[in-house]
Amino acid sequence: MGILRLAHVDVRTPDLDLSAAYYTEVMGLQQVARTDDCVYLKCWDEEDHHSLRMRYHPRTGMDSFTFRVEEEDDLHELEKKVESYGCPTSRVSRGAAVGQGESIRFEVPSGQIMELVWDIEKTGNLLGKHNPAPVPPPDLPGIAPPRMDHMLVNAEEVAESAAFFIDVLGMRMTEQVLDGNGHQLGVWLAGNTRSPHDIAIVNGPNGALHHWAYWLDDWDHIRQAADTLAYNGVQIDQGPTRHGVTRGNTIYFFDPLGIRNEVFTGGYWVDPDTEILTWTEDNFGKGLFYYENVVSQRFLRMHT
Ligand code: M3P
Ligand code: FE
Repeated sequence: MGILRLAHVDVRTPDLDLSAAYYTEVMGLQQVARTDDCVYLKCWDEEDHHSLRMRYHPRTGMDSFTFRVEEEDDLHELEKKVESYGCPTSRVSRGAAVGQGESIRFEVPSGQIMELVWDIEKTGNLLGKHNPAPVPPPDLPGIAPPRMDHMLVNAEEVAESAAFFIDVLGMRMTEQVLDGNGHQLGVWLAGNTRSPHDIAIVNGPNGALHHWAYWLDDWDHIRQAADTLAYNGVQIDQGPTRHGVTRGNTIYFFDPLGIRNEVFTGGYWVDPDTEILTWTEDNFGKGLFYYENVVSQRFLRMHT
């Protein structure tokens, strides 16, 4: 019950053609729809209409991020909870957004616009439903991840923002980073039990997007992704490497407009009553990048 997973991220780009070319040819997503000012994209194993919407706007940024809830009733229960916490909500009616029905929108304490939806148009993955091949066509261009995995937003007050996601939206904390005074610098939150995070919140400016991540099935695919990125001249931020936090294997890199992307694999299963993992600030270098043991200023300071 409650939050199921990340459904889509909606961003702005001043160059829709360039962004669309990068996300289709280098990232290897499927373009599913295009209007005058928007491009909709998805990964090959995603059933939903899209997982990324890019809208033309002179300034790069994030419009909103959307989580899917497990049951239709969850939508209205969470709407009440968000309202009684003190965040005004609005309903986006069926037909107002491409690929989904009614949704609830509100501003989270750290200033990003979040949306909850249950009713999503299921257009199916690339494999089909009759005697499907277990793999996509071998000639897909680019990295071609099977699905979007998680995202990370910044917050000036991490603890306040984390409390909202936990107490109001019902997500569970799996890992946290504490400073010397015991204040949260970062939290990792899950809505499911099969991975350590669907969203993470790390100290930084309110309203900012740090990155979203695509899932890859194993470390060898991370290596291949690094080859694809280097071949295409994409600016790599960090990696290929491993996180201490989540234990995930990762590469961070920038899309042509400077939005940070990640490819990620690994993690672990986590029951609702599994004890949370705590990192102390003096070990955060290893938490962030286990092999390098660095807290890169570019990594912490650059966001969208
Ligand atoms: C991840 C992850 C920061 C940590 C990021 C970690 C921004 O992206 O997937 O675990 O400090
Ligand atoms: Fe990440």
